Amino acid sequence: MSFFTLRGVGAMVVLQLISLSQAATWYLVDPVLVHDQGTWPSVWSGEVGYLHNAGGAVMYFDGAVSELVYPAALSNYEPAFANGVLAWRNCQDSAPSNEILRWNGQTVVNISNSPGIVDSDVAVGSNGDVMWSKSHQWLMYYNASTGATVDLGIRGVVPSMYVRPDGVVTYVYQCPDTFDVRYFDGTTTHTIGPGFGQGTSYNGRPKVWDGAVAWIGRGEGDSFSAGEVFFWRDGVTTRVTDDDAAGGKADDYPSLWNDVIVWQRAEISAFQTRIFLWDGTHITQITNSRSLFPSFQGGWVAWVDYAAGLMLARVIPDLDGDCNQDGLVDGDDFALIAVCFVGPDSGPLGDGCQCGDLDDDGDIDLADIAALQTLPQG
Ligand SMILES: [Ca+2]
Ligand SMILES: [Ca+2]
Ligand SMILES: [Ca+2]
Ligand SMILES: [Ca+2]
Repeated sequence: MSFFTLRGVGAMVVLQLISLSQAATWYLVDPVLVHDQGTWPSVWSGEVGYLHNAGGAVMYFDGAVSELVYPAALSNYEPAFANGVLAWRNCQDSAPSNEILRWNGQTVVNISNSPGIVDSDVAVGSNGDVMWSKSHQWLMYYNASTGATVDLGIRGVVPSMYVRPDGVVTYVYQCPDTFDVRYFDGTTTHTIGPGFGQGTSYNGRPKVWDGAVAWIGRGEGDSFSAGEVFFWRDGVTTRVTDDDAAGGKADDYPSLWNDVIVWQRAEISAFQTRIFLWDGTHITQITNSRSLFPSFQGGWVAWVDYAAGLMLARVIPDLDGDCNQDGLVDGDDFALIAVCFVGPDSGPLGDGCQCGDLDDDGDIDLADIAALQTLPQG
């Protein structure tokens, strides 16, 4: 609960903002083009690791400009970026000698060092540690503070990591034998549920963030279209999408942050994919043209617009009274609205003041202030 006061408008109003979740649609704020040929983004706090094109050079976008991290020699895949550290799979020759390379902002180091052995499925933690899968079967772990790489002895593919504020590492992965999604919470391994996939294709793509797991499971439909989004927290599974009645629509590439999932969905047809968001209550379609490979973290989404290239934007809930578009209704918005205060029926409103006219009657007066008072904080 927070309190603040409005002065200088002939009255002092005490606002009490109550923390409630407000059902809302979501929207993208100020999308920017990162690179017209960029693909496979991995976003962290408005910065992006990505490829120049499929298999191409590894790039890093710092929020303003892009720099080359590693050339297309021979080819690169699966960039994963977190907190200034970028890791990816590098194919060094025609033999299956994939290696995992790691960039700390300055130098590139081979952290798998296993010629002739396939290493793939890269994940990076906020502490700079890296996980991946060896031979599409075994989970590997690189510890950034010791520089050591160990085989965890766990059968797993497509891992994802979340490092708790106390430093405890948690992760999820898909079992290559049963296709189950498994979550290690730092102490215990939980079998969450079946992930999508068949044969040697592991398409569960589980993601973990702060005790929650999102992944692709199976609905009805063929092996291309049966993907469905699932969410798990505290032992409770939520099926987010259900296209059984339509015979399946492909849902894929989930990202999870703060119990919000962003993913790619074949909404119109197999090729006409869009980016969607689920906030625990509602599903919002957040792009309107062909879009692929979303990555979501820290309130930012990076994705590939098929026509334009690699895009980056903030994504926020559409809340009444959120005048500064930061996804919260709080004192900062109140300060903006206070500047716009004109009193009853004494418009017109100044530039940028429209958002404060909460009762939509052309002015900003105490009725609007009262309306703001009833809004939950986003
Ligand atoms: Ca290798
Ligand atoms: Ca589906
Ligand atoms: Ca705000
Ligand atoms: Ca008004």
